[in-house]
Amino acid sequence: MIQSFIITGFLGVGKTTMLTNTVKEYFGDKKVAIVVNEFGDIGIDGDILSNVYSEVLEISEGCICCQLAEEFESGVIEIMNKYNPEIIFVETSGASEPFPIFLSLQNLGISVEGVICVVDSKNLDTYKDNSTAKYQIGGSNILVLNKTDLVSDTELESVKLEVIQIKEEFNIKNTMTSKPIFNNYVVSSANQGLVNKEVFDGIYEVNEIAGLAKDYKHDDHTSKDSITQNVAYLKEGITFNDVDEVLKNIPKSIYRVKGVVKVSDVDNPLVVNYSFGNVSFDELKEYAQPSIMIFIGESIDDDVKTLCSKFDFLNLPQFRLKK
Ligand SMILES: Nc1nc2c(ncn2[C@@H]2O[C@H](COP(=O)(O)OP(=O)(O)OP(=O)(O)O)[C@@H](O)[C@H]2O)c(=O)[nH]1
Ligand SMILES: [Mg+2]
Repeated sequence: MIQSFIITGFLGVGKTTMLTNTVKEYFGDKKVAIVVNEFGDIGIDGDILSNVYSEVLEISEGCICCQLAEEFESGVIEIMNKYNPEIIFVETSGASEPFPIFLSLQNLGISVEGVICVVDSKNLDTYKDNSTAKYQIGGSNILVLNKTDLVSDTELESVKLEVIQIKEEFNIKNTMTSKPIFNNYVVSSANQGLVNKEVFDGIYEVNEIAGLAKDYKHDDHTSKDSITQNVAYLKEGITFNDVDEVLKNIPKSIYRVKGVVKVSDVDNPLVVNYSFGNVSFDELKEYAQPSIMIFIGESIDDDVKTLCSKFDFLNLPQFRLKK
């Protein structure tokens, strides 16, 4: 039976980082396939992950937990037929709930070994009131407190208590029996997504999932979520400093920026990552598309326009571009 893990967690908490670091470290000897679904129309994670793994399927333009169950399932079937993987990792978008994906994988006869929710230990307080974030914790059985390098031991301890509290309150239950779906869960910590190997050891029995599958009613949250994204294209010939200046001027409403940019003073294309004020850059070997930056946050349209008028090398598309 093919095994799988679902990696969920709010925007920018470190899901892709976990896939590029931990998974490579522990599952390097297995045939691994990755399915990634990003928030919004245009994906970056597929490009990042393709530089590390040979078999990456990117599903964008929508949310796999709401509108894309069919596309997700046919994509997974395709990847199984083509590649015959031993293990599949699914990175959900930061705005989706893991449970419908769990059900889809089970429908396909794939064993779900664990649902991992990555938590940003530094910024949980900023995003914990978002309802999807709560259900991501409630619908997971492996809770990983990531970015431990950014908090003290005392802060980490209080984040852990907070996460346990949310887990208990939003723990996903069988609608008929009211019993929790997961018999057990673990809380672990990580730096750069690197968790202990034991976390992947699948100790988590699941209760009566078939009964629930019939009754599980999933709210389409994408229509009511206030999180949106804007994509800007960058002119050619800019320098690293230009990009850095933009990142120093991100308003509070935008809490996530990701992109791939080509700058004249660095040889390789750069992956740009900004989450809750923290910035990182990584070089990418291959990227054949134009330089873009994706801004994600709440009610950000005006702020993105202001940013684009301040930096004239940032251009908003005049119409919605599709991949
Ligand atoms: N300081 C620190 N930064 C981290 C850690 N893990 C990830 N990051 C940074 O957090 C940012 C977001 O990481 P990603 O792995 O792209 O997060 P994600 O959850 O996949 O983001 P989305 O797919 O956009 O929701 C990047 O800048 C990472 O370098 C960590 O343990 N410590
Ligand atoms: Mg990601």
